[in-house]
Amino acid sequence: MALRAALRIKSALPGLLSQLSSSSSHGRVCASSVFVSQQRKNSTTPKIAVDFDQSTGVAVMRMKSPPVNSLSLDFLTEFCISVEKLEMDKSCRGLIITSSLPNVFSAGLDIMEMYGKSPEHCGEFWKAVQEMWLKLYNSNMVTIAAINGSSPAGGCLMSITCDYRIMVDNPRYRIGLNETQLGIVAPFWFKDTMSNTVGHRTTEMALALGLLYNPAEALKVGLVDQIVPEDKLMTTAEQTMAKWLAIPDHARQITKSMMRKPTLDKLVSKREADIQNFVGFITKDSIQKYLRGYLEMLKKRKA
Ligand code: CO8
Repeated sequence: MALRAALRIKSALPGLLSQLSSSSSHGRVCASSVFVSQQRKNSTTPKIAVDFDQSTGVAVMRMKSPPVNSLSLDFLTEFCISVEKLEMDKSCRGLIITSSLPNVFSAGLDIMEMYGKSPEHCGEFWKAVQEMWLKLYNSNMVTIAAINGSSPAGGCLMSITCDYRIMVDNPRYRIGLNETQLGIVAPFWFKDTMSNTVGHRTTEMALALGLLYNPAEALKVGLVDQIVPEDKLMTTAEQTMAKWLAIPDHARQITKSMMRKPTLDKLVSKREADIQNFVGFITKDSIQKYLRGYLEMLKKRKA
């Protein structure tokens, strides 16, 4: 299974890396989807657009996978390669993650990747979810989630994995780990990340009830750090980033590592067991039934 995952990433790499290889310091345009100027390095893959401003050291990543930026295997592969690429570029010190879709930041894991799929596929998918979390939670960059829409489950995980969260103050938007509402259980590292953000008691209630918070409620429990009007989102993210980048990198990075290492180590040491646990759980008939019911509910709600 690990080999299949490695092969998948390997086979995707040449194409993606050539699209992402916007680091030509001579300013040569090497692909139609890549624009390079002296100050900016833009790269686009089908589901992710990155605009890196070298004058500030800050990259803005826009998720652009309609209809809801669900975290599919393809999305996660592109996401991880994009983050890795920025991480390797020492001139990139900060990353702002946002959505280019209206009203949705990310709908979380793509349920279609977990429904009616083989155990091998589920394992490969879960490994990619772990990889996204490991890359972001362990990032040396300052990471800010600019949450411009609903962000349930895996979308919330992506947000709380960042260093700071700013959410658009629209009462229709929701954020939270709502897994129990689908009849599934947030894994320990989802729970740990939430607990590290809002504390044990709030996490216990939120996870047990699958709570989805509106922006004002999310701010109150500390799930987001700031709420702003839609038109102030990106300027607020940039100003916040400047504040974080004013701290010497080494001091901030060592502090971040000190705070997060025990949580990271826990998954790293149990990674394979966590994959087996997920596969065993998600492929159960009873869980598949819950997922089918949930998908039907989503469709009915739309009708
Ligand atoms: N995966 C796949 N498809 C989805 C998802 C999703 N997560 N969310 C929505 N869609 C689909 C809908 O079915 C719909 O499809 P279609 O057009 O074919 O009918 C389409 O996307 C558009 O959806 P909506 O009409 O609902 O879009 P809205 O803009 O009205 O609402 C929302 C956007 C608020 C994001 C809404 O779609 C929603 O609430 N989606 C469900 C979100 C959710 O519950 N996600 C949970 C995923 S599970 C997860 O992330 C963690 C799992 C951990 C597993 C642990 C197991 C051990």
